Amino acid sequence: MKRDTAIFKLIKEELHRQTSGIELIASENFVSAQVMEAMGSVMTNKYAEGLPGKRYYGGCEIVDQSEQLAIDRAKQLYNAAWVNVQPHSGAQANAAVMLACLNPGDKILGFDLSHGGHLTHGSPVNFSGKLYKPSFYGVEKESGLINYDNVEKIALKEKPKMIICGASAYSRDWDYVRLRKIADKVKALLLADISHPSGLIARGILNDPLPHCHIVTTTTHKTLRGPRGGMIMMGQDFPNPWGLKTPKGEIKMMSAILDAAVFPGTQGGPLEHVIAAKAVAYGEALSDSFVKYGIQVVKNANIMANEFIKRGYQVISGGTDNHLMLIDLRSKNITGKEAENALVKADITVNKNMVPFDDKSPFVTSGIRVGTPAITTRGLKERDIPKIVDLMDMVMMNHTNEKKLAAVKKEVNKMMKQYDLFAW
Ligand code: DSN
Repeated sequence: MKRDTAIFKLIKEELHRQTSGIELIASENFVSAQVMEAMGSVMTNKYAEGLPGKRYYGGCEIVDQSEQLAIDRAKQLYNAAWVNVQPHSGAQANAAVMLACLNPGDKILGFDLSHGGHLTHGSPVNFSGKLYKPSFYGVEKESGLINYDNVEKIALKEKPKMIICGASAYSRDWDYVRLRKIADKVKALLLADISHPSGLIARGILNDPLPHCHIVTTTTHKTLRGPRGGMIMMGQDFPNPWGLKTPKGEIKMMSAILDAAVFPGTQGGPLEHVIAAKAVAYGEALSDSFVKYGIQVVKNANIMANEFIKRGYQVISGGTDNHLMLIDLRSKNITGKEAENALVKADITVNKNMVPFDDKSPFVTSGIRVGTPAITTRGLKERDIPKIVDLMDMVMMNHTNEKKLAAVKKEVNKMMKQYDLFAW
């Protein structure tokens, strides 16, 4: 068969883009060669609807073993009693959980998207806001922090059936103990979506939601550094609170209800090639070197936040506990969109982001979100961070000066030449 030169040319160009630039999108990372190898394997050819040992297709003996390995490693990594590794993404994982736990029209309470939350936590443009009745909590204007007394007040007023914690752009750790108390007070299920800090939580660098939240969802490709995908977990299984029974008359456990919500509830055949790659990534995340990696991610983010503050930037909440920070650019007279565009011209990738109480649209925004998982994978350390912030400052303060942008790009490319994409 003729080689598809059009696509492979583009893949080569993308490899060059990733290798020569500074990647600061907080939700991105660089997977290992063996994660990619598993993803690009013959496992993609296999249909395996169902679960290991209980499939609707023949010939699943081998993918059964690979999916079981993924399940076992994920359980060990997160100290989970139950996991489902089939969700194609974090959004799919959340859709399955909501299908399992809610009826259309039920109330949910999530973290406001414009304060750093996620679309699938009740946004009106997403299934979660269309099928269910959302209300939101946010951060305080002054501190940039979540006020849990305020969360409790809203929960008591709204009486949601589900409370969702977790974010895409919140730089502080979460108080899962307090949230569980609030959830218990209003008899809500508590869902933690840990997609962003997942890898840091897995290795004990941040608070662990699994002992406190009823259900936990995650993506596998952010700080966890696995293939693009999702997963659902529980620290402990429990009988479903609605008294639903099996055909034998026994109360169904939540694990069974969640499994059924993934397939056949919201998905068809699992992506067994991605599940094999998830197994590889879980194995890598169980290594000692991954703990060192996670610690370095947080160190780099901390130094970066301080370097921005030193240069007069407003970092929301004044710093970070995790892998990211949100920067309000209003005091610097540049929009998020302008900053993103200028930085991309200099081969520095970030995303524009709404900041709390933003007065601009999501297409313009007043801020940028910056994260350190990807540059840390490439081997950048404390000493490199002030230089990166200098380059970013130079770009943002001269964003219409094409000559300056070209000069920074040259420096960025020279700097990144020292770091292999697959070095680790
Ligand atoms: N789009 C992801 C992020 O960038 O955070 C969240 O789904």
